[in-house]
Amino acid sequence: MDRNNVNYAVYLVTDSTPAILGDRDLCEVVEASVRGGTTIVQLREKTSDTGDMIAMGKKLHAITKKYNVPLLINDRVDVALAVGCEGVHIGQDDMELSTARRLLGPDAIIGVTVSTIQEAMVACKGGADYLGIGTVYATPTKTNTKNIIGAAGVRNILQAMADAGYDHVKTVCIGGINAENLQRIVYQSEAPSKKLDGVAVVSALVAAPDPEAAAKNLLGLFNSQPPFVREATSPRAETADSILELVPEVVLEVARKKPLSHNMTNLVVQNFAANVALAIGASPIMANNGEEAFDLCKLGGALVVNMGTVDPDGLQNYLKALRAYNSVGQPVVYDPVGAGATTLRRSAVKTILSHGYLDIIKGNEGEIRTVYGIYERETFQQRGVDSSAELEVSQKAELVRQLALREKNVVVMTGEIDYLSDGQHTFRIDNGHAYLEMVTGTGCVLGTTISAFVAAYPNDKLAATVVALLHFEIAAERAAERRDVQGPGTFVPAFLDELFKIRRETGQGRMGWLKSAK
Ligand code: 3NM
Ligand code: MG
Repeated sequence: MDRNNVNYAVYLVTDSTPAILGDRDLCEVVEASVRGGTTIVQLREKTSDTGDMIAMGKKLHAITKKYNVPLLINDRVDVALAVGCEGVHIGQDDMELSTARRLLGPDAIIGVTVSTIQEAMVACKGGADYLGIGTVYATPTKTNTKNIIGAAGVRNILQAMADAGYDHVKTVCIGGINAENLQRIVYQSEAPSKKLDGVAVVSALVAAPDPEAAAKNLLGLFNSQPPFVREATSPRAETADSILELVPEVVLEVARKKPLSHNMTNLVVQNFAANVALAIGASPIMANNGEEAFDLCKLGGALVVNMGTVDPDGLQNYLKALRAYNSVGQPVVYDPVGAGATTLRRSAVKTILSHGYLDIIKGNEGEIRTVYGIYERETFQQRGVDSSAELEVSQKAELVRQLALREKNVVVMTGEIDYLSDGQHTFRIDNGHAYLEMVTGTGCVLGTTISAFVAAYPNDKLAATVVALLHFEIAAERAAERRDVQGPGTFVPAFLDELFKIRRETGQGRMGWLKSAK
């Protein structure tokens, strides 16, 4: 077997503890999984005697050879030699890579576990064939893991490898990966010039009721795009001018499609959000029970997860709905209300970010900063910014861009000036009015507005978001300027009117409202 030509796509790590294997036979489970499409197998036994491990290794090797799939042994170079299999996988506390290479020879496949950029650089320099990057997410399968790094941590390591010229070193990630999150993790961990060669799993195969079907499914998922990645039907609008040209089309798509805006939101804003959705031509539903999302996600709409009131039940409902919308690729707008205010909210942000793909994240400066800094080792403050001070204009734009780049989505930061970015293109919108800050829930209903626009125009979520913001902010300006509006109270009904009037004027080909776009 050529060690330079190994398929790492679905990498099975064995575990024979009863909690995972149950009362099944490991050889049968491995064979079924290889039949289904597993491309590489690692025998991992933490407690067996050496003789038993060698015996198991030989049995597994007879199986893997039949399918032309490599077998590696975890930690134990001596066992690999005795079995005569294709290589080893070594952890940070195991034998030195150079020693393993010397003992096993130039043809052996040697992989190394890494959780930091520094460990990755050492392993690449030392001649590892591949890196096992993790721990991606906390997993009951291995509880003594050192670092939980998320998809963002994997991406940082891939980027560092590419930057240092180690593109040729293969990579898999490990830790809590299953059929549900595989595509999102692979997608979000992809650096501009390096992506994962595979995913390593224990329980997703060994504990699967049907390991053959499970392997087939994982392989299919690894080799295809997640549903939330939309192929653009025409070139994406990338400049402010080209987005402005799209404004009438996008505004009218909302009215034409009347997309469902499924709001999981707080009690304070439900009525306001529903009225805003109706004014722009969308069809609102306020449904906080996650079970309903499995039906609602099929209606072509978008989900708003507004963390305005968060409790354990609420969080579980968000996760269910997120799973439902992600599974069909319908957009999700996440509004991390009060993200940094309490420990509970910080922890909810982390849970939500790690459980699904959020097409749009919308928040004020504090909220966006909290979301950005949620993985402790990566706070924006560390770049020389005092955590209490307001960010400079250029820092705001950069924060939004970096978060969008990390999450591979669109990020909106609201304020006197709104910033938004998809990581490649960053825009600021200067429209709006101070009354918006004097009325409760205007930020939340902006989330609702964005959801309708991305649902109606899903192939270009950046353009859809820009248009949503313009429609919203210019309606606020027009309302505030009206003679009958004297303050926040009279502002609200006028704002609803202007949202509606902008849509109607656009339908009549009257685009005068857009002249005030800043
Ligand atoms: N190594 P599951 S995590 C074997 O982080 C192993 O290095 C890890 O199990 C690491 O796929 C892990 O069931 C267990 O989550 C992964
Ligand atoms: Mg080890």
